Amino acid sequence: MTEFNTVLLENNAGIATLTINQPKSLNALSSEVLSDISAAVDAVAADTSARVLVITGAGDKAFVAGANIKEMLPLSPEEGEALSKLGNDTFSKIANLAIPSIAAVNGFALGGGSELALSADIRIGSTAARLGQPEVGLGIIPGFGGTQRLSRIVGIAKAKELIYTGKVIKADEALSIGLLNQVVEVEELAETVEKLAKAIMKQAPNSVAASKEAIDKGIEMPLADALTLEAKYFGEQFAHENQTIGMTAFVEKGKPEFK
Ligand code: DAK
Repeated sequence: MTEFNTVLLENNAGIATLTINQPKSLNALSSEVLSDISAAVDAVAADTSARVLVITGAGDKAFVAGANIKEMLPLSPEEGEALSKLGNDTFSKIANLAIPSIAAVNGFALGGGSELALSADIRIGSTAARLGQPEVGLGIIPGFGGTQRLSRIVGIAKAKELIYTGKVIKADEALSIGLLNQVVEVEELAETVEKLAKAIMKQAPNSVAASKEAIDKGIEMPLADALTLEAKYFGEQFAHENQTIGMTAFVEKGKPEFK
């Protein structure tokens, strides 16, 4: 796959892994890192063999310790706006990928790092994971979707508590509020994420993609409209051969080989 300066991208039998590879700065998001993530996600979207995207950080300390504070310090309002657009476009690109995404949170996920994890569909943390939105302590607010995605995932009251205090929480607390889906020992993180990716890859890919779209679009709608949308996606499944493959396998007590 394509080479980048600040991130690594590999596709191992359908599992695309994007590793933010700047361990000396705890994988902080400079504009170069954000541009590389954006280009890497474009490459994943164009790769029809990629079935799941895993996002993680290099080194044993951090997933991503946030936007690069040193780079941000001297920004003018115009430059700040350009950075904001780059970050928002990149994270929305991840959230809107047709394939599912998993953040493997292997350490600090702060500010923009937490927001990167929030743009994935599922977050698995190691016991070393530390998550938080410390922006108000820097005189800014979460700017890469944190005020919106965090409250949708953990609820408004918890999101407000975390954002107003900027406190950094440990993996077990993140698990208890639903910010992490699962927490495992450090040495088990990669294998757990791989197992989860493989479990998803056994399912009908078009049905997984339609489920993702129904959930993400539906949550923005009044319930009645969302249920209508679900019915539309449900109906569309019957136009795909995977519906015949899946149901025939059930009836014949076999294993489906989805296309
Ligand atoms: N930016 C730049 N460098 C960072 C960094 C960061 N966010 N985090 C760590 N580093 C660098 C450190 O400066 C240090 O570099 P050297 O001094 O060795 O050159 C190296 O990484 C190792 O860090 P520490 O020495 O600090 O390591 P410790 O173990 O002592 O502490 C820590 C780990 C994660 C607790 C600490 O590094 C830390 O507090 N880091 C900052 C965490 C933080 O506040 N993150 C939130 C950043 S604010 C925007 C949208 C969104 C955003 C911004 C704009 N727009 C809409 C425009 C997002 C904002 C954020 O993410």
